[in-house]
Amino acid sequence: MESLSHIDYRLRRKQFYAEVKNAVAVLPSAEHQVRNPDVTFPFRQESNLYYLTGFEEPHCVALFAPHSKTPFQFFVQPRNKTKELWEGKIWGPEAAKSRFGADAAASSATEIPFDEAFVTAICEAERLYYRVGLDREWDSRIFRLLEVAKKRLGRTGRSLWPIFDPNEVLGEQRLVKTRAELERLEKACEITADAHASAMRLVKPDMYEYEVEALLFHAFRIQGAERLGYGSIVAGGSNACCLHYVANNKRLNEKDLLLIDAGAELDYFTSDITRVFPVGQVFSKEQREIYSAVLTAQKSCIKMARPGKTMRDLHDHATEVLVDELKKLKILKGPTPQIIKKLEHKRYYPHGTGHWLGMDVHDVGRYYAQRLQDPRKLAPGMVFTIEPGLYFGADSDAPAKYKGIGVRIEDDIVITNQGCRVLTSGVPKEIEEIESLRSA
Ligand SMILES: [Mn+2]
Repeated sequence: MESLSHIDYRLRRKQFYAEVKNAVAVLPSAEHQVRNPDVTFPFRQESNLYYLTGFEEPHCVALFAPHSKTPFQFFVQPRNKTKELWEGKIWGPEAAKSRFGADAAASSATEIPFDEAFVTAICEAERLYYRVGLDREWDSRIFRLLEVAKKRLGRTGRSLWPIFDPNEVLGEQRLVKTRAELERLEKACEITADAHASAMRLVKPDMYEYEVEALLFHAFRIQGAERLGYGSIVAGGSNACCLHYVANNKRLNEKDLLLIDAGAELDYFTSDITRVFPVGQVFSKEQREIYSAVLTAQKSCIKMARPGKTMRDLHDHATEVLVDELKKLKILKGPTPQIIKKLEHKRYYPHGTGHWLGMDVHDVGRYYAQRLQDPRKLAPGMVFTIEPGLYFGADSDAPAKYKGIGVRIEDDIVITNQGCRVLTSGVPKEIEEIESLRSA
């Protein structure tokens, strides 16, 4: 695989410091999650810590104090020959400085160096950035250290340090992608689109959903993706009406549609694509009607996406188009505004039209400006999905001929100066293209 341009973690930290100012930020690493005795789930670093350091080990914590002489103190696992024999290279405190740019580093094997550094740093700071509620042990450690720091300062009359979620800063920073970040996202999108296109060519009636899941995973991995961005959804027929269907264990019926929602993660950036195609060679009349309705809404939203619009504009627009289409099919009746006001469409379109996309599939960054009522304006560099859908579950009140049909079409979009660019156009979505691939 061609090499991607270098991500400059130092620049990211510099930008972070400029926002954090006279505060302290604590970012603990992800830890191994036990799967069953002696086996852990594959490790993935916590996104914010990886974003600022590029460091991929557990049992470490970064302490940022931009106002101090050592803005980035890193507490990492000590080198250990025996452990490295079994589990691979451990970088250790020396490399944390020389290779990962820490201003100071120490072993995380004992709690004292971090505890002391934290208390010293927070005594000089006004605020703390730390994500409360994810890890009880970390929470109680931080709360205890705040008490220690308060006592150390003596009777100042001041309150305890206010605590902010680091995403207040990093969410905004990560939302607008740099050129190097976009390159990674584009590559993840390319790999994912390619895998979806393979599935579209290779699926055969009577295959099991898990066979298609394996086919996708294979296509992701041989193209260099490290892992999935989220659990793949491979849903034949009415399984598509369960929005987060991940069982993937049913046999595919020639008469059904197949919905695939899957994305590859490359260097901590993920793609998120959904496509729907017939298990047989062609769409039935009803499948075609529903598919066309969703495709019309999806393409219309993409046309609308440009700087100055909001995610809410796109969702409102998708909803209107879908309601109009449902009226044409006589599935809904009455004036469109009234149907929407009464939320009648929610029976068939229960979810939103998109989400931010980046290191996390549902990426960080606010969807609103100050108050929840003020949706924020889209700006160049923001990346998100556009994914309208229609679902007619077996027990829905839809006309019988539509029951069991679930369709969602999802592409990944980046806002540009003029409008937007679709990053996932490598996989077909027009009915004619799909049918010709299916019958080739
Ligand atoms: Mn999505």
